[in-house]
Amino acid sequence: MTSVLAGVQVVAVADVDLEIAGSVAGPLGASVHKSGEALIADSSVDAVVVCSWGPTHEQYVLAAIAAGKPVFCEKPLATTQEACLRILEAEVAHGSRLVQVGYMRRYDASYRALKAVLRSGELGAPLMMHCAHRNASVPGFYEKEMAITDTAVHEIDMVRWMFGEEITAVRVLRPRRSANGGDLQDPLLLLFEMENGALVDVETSVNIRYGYDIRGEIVGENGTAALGSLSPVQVRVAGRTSDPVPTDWRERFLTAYDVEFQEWIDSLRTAGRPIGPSAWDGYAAAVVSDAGVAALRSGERVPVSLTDRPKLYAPEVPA
Ligand code: ISE
Repeated sequence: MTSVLAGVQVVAVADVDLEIAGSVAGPLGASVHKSGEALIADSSVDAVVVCSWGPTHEQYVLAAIAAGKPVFCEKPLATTQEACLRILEAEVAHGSRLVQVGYMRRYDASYRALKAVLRSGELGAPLMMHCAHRNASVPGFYEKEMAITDTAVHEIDMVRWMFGEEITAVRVLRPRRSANGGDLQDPLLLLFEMENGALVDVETSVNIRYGYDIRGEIVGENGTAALGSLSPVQVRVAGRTSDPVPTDWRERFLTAYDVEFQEWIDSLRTAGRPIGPSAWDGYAAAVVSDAGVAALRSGERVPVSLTDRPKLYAPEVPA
């Protein structure tokens, strides 16, 4: 952050492993705190980034809101919708936005270009979107629900942002299981119903070996638009054409992470508040992913029911 981004400096670091915190803080001349709460209370800290594991998010985000400090929280905002609601209530009581959630697909150049085409109106009304979210492999602690709560949750946020409307119901189909996934139910096929009747399908394949591959195609009344190829080079050799495929999300979304942080920093400096994905977006994603988990378990269509949207989170005005 200190060396890549402008207008920001890392001044303090906390981690459950103090040695790791020290190794990050040392070269930056930053201080080390024993707890997230101590870091948030540090008067030299103007804004906080929470990238600890999910179950700790609620406590740090609430502490930052209580201190009146802007807080960037990696997804998920919290691990249950009840915890997300507590965050919404605290922020609404504070009276202005402090929270931004790390849904970084919104900062990826390809997704932004796709949204610009959609907004231009040349496709006509969007009727469907086909998405694929493929990981080469996943770590040993990855459980079957994570295909929804950790993986497809990116599409859940992206499609709400892309279409500018909420998801109203979810279904999950289980195709034949891949032998690469061990006991995991992999792949999955999710189907989202959107407010205006459009349908979105999302394939999650998290052990597909060949690489990290993210796809998206919108089908409109008059045409289609898809995320383009990201390859800077195409090789033709020995009778075959090939493009490199990224190995994981760090490689695929490297630039999006930087754009996301830079825009967060710039919004805090210029508008005094975050303008990216809000606590409402974090809450909505949690409710949809809970509906997805219920649909996976029951095999049924599960409606999504959101609480009333507080005025603080007025819907985005279309550009
Ligand atoms: C991981 O947490 C991510 O955020 C990645 O983008 C996603 O592809 C992966 O499946 C998740 O586990």
